[in-house]
Amino acid sequence: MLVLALSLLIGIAGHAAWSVPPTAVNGSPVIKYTNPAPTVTTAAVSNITDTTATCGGNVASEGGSAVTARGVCWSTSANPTTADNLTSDGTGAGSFTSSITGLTAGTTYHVRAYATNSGGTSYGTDELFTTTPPTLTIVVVGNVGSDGVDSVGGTPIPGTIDCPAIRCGADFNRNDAVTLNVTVDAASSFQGWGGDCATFGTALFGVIVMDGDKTCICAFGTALFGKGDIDGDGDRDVLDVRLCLQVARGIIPGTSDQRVAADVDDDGDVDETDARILAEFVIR
Ligand SMILES: [Ca+2]
Ligand SMILES: [Ca+2]
Repeated sequence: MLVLALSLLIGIAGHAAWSVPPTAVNGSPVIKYTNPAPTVTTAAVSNITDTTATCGGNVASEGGSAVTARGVCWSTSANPTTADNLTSDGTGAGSFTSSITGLTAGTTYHVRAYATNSGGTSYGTDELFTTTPPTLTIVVVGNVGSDGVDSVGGTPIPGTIDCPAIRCGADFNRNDAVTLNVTVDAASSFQGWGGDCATFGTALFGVIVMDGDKTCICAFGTALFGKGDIDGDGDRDVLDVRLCLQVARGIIPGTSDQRVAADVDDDGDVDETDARILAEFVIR
């Protein structure tokens, strides 16, 4: 009767597996229940960027009990498990999509789908993918390129940055240190860096470490706006630079004409940026 009842259970449950082995303990039959783990496959990896990718999987069978967790797990080592990085993408049977984030540029990863029921965790095949290399993009704005001299150059490892155009870029190895330097034509002034190079300020060069995609903005302006002859003697020289700095620092107030002449970047005030632009002009 017991065996008959168990057979009926099998018929109802459909996927539970019971067995009655031909052994006995203390004269009673031993009934063993096994709960098959789910069956899951790993989907193809797509939409790979420097820090993200899309994967997923398909739970073809929940096994002996309901699938309570599924997703993908990944690592830089083969056969990642749920003890590594993982996503959680619902429950039950069927296909699912997983968004992988927090990756490192230019790095090869292993990923595989997982599905968990009360009987254990199953994995799909181990798939390999490599994130895109870190890209440095230079965006030049302002008074650029009219004379073909204003440009941004950089360390050529392995890409070459040479950017007289409005926008240029190159791929690098992860953690390459790229030295960027600005060339300014006599007709222009350098206004400074922005984006991921903002910490360079108004320096004519700086070093950026390529630990991910970077975008640096490099702004040029028109040199001097016809200004800079602060003492009105018909030229722009170190005496004008000194006057500009004195006005900028409030050491002397300057006449209204001098203040107009000292605002060499024409932004409405006299500060040390004006003095620097004028100094760069005079040095050239
Ligand atoms: Ca002068
Ligand atoms: Ca100014």
